Amino acid sequence: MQQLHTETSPLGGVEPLARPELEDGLAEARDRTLRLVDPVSDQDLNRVHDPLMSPLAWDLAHIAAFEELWLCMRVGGREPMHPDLLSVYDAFETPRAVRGEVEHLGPSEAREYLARVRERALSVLEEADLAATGYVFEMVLQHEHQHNETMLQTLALADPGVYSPRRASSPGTRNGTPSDMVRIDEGPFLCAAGAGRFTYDNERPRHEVELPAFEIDRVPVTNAEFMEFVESGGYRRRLSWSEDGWAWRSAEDIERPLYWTADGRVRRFDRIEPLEPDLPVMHVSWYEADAYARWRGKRLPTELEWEKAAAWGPDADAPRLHPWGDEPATSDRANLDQLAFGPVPVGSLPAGASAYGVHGLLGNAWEWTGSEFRGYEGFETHPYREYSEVFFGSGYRVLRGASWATRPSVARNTFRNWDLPQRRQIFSGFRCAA
Ligand code: AVJ
Ligand code: FE
Repeated sequence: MQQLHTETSPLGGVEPLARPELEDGLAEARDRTLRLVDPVSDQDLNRVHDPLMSPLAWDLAHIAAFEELWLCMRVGGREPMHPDLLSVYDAFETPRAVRGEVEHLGPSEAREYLARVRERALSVLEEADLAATGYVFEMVLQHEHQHNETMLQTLALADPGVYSPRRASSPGTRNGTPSDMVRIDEGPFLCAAGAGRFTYDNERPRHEVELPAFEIDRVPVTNAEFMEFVESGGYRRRLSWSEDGWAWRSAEDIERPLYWTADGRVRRFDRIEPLEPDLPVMHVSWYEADAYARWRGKRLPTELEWEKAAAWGPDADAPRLHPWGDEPATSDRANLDQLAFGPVPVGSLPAGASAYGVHGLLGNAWEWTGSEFRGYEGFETHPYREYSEVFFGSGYRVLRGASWATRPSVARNTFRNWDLPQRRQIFSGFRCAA
């Protein structure tokens, strides 16, 4: 088994978490994963609820296989327990479209696989040289956190009755925060991730860019604002759409965001609810976001405009990890105990505004940007080539931010998410720039 060589890694300079923090993190992530699927029947864990998504039992065993590959084999140098399963659960070798057909472990076998891998991973952690391999443990942690969000997307797509989360009663109010635009003067901006905590290779290297002046919406586009587009006939007005967007809209006969009903309500998991005017519009494709922006005489921000608006301040000389500073998020709105299972109104968390006064950038809804997913200048793949490099330059659009379903470890200003422009299952909305 070839082990990782980290001496020459472009990740040099990442401060590893200490052993007890990694142990607690792994335990917390697992508790959360298991509690997420606990109320779901075995039949529904094996089912393909939407052709875009894996069966949930596949996600479970994939989380185990990823941990086995990276921690037990690559860090620990151990032999695999199930060599035959590694390719079934390799996301690249077995893409989502075929996951319903390949032979995969059932829910109880998947839980057992998770537990057996974890036992060995913890013994690897006992012996590991964390200065050299600590970041691999953090990558495995983030991977499990990210799959929790993917699984929530699957559960949101599933028929009502498959999953019935409890909800918090009061999501807050927008506090009078206006839907104006914030001007950001031209100037240099230090973007992307440097040393510090674990980040993916696609977030590096840190580099300076000169951005021309731009304006960006203070808050994301709301349901009420998007409804104006719908009611003005936006879905029938060819002029508002890009060529590809119009072709998609016409072929799929799209008339409103995913989960909106014809009578102006919205489905969230098991419930059909009134459309809350101040919630961010969600579950629109990149094409719909782009059409809306054109209709308003605006455009989508580039990902680096988004990052500057989120991360920097007029007087700051260093980027911030989060819009509110360097402290990690304390909120986790998909928290299974506090149960605010959805977004909050735009502007309702003023303490989270960025130095430029832009609100709601992390932790409510992902935001589509105008940028295509590519490597930054100087990109070096490490250590997991199939995570992002294989998606560069093939039409994927970048989403920034994080949603209510994103675990805090993943919610940071430099994080880059991506999907195809027609996709709507992500918990994402957008804001405009000009
Ligand atoms: C970053 C969300 C696009 O789900 O395809 C999980 C995350 N990669 N396992 C994806 C990921 C491998 C990835 N996204
Ligand atoms: Fe994965």
